Amino acid sequence: MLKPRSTPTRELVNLDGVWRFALDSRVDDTPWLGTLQTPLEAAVPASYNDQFTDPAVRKHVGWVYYQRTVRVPRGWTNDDVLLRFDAATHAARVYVDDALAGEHVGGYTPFDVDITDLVPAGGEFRLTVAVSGDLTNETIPPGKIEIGATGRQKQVYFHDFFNYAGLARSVWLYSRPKARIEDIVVITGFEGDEGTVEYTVATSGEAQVRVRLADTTGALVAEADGAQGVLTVPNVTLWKPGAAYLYELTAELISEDEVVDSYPLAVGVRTVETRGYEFLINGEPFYFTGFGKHEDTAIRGKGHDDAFLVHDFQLLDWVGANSFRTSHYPYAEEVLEFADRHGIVVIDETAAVGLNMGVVGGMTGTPPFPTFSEQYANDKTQAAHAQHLRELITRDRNHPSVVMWSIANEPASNEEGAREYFEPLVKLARELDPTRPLTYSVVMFATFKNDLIVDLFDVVSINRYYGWYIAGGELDVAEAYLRGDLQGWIDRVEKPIMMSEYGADTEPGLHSVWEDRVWTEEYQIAYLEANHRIFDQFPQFVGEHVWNFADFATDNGLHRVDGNKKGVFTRDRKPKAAARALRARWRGLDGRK
Ligand code: BDP
Repeated sequence: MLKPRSTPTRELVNLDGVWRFALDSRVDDTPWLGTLQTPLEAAVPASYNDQFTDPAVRKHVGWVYYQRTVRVPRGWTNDDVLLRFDAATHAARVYVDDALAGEHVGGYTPFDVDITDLVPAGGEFRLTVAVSGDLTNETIPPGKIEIGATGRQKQVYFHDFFNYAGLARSVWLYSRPKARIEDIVVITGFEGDEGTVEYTVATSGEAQVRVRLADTTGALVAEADGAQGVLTVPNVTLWKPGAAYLYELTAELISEDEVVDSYPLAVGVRTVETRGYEFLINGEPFYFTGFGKHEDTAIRGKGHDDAFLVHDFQLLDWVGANSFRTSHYPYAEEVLEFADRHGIVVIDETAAVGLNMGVVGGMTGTPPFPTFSEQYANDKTQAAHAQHLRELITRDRNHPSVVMWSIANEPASNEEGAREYFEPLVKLARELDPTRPLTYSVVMFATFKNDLIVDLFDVVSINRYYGWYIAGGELDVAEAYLRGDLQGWIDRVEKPIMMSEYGADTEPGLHSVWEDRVWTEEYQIAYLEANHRIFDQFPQFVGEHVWNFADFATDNGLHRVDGNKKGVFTRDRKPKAAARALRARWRGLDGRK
């Protein structure tokens, strides 16, 4: 599914703005017909929760409705007309006037609704989008709706960030020719100074395909005819971390000597592989420095915002980060495009977070019932996970910045059933993309002794909080634990190992002369330094992603003071003292240890 773009054969209209908005408090399933009678309006793109002062909106369980009128441009008579939702979290039903035109489940991947037969070019229609933020054990991520003593419904979930909902990314109306390019897949490589771009163009209808590749000056470097082939690029400029270079591939569909469809794709020529304990980009060892991030800002919730996008990447550069993980869900496509253009490396993660009943058991890690069971992660959960993986990989597989897929965050990989659950998903991911390494973030309860799935993956990514949840305030003990843990994994599998999460909650402005005082800015620095001392002892270690880039919103809870405070930056992106300490280390490392 190609991202809507303005090309010589395609047009698009952005539908962002302020939409009519209402909660659906009714119990039946029928759509809300006609014009919404509501005093509320909501901004798109943005999660709806924090836009209003009413707590009933923030905590709403069930459907909400967004509505606006839309006019189809007059000139689109011969084309197909589609709506594109970049994300509707977590499920959507789309109505054109009173007719249900399409549905989608999954809150972080885009979907199209074909409305060609419902509205003529030049016509106006009432667009109503019902969006549900509900999570059950059969959604990704999973959750549970409980009914409390007063009869009120409550959304419970097993991940540590606020369950924001709504239209958090852009909405588009776009046209596309009837005979068209459906999809493009590129796989790049190089030998000496000659690059290769292996391409496949999927089309609808019989027509000829032509592809051209231009460099950044617009000069043609290669061209070919046919829906599949290999372009060779003499004197290739590789896409490198910190030194992005993008060629532009233009695919054209030609019928009777006329270009009937045209679509551009940015292509970075680079390779990724793992060898022994090494993670290689373009055949060279790569050491990850950076963070697990979140899409999270005040008021907008998970709403995409270009100013925050630019500023976050500025801060990544300032602090010396060469990479980040899209914890714990696929981010807006604009983020990956920006990373492509600026040479930032991305670990692209699914929304499979909370597949772990052990977390309910708190520090004991004892699940109240098995995670992989009829009751929780069952066949339907796995099918939703597979569908989500398909949508993520088909959306993101052409981004040079994406170097690895993370299939889940902290699943119960130590519990019986984990292997049966994950083996088919790993197989599917490798079919969808045979070129990128696979990983998952390993929860602290899953150790080198009891984890059941690590051999299925290429990189060992561990989330460890020695010095916080374990041995909090005792960094000498934390160091000893971490050293043993790393050595254990290294002895178990010959695969690159990295820390995908380590961090300490820190209240900005809280200081102490004693470095062992948890929550202080001094402790955050001491905690990171203790971890780094151990990392630096292992040549097999390939990266450090601090948890988290910035403070972020979480559900209400006694162990969270206005959200998770493990950010190196505050929620409004002010540096805590640790930011400068990290900057000194990472700028010195320069992408290598
Ligand atoms: C890890 C989770 C992450 C949390 C973090 C924490 O992967 O989402 O925010 O712990 O507790 O277990 O800060």
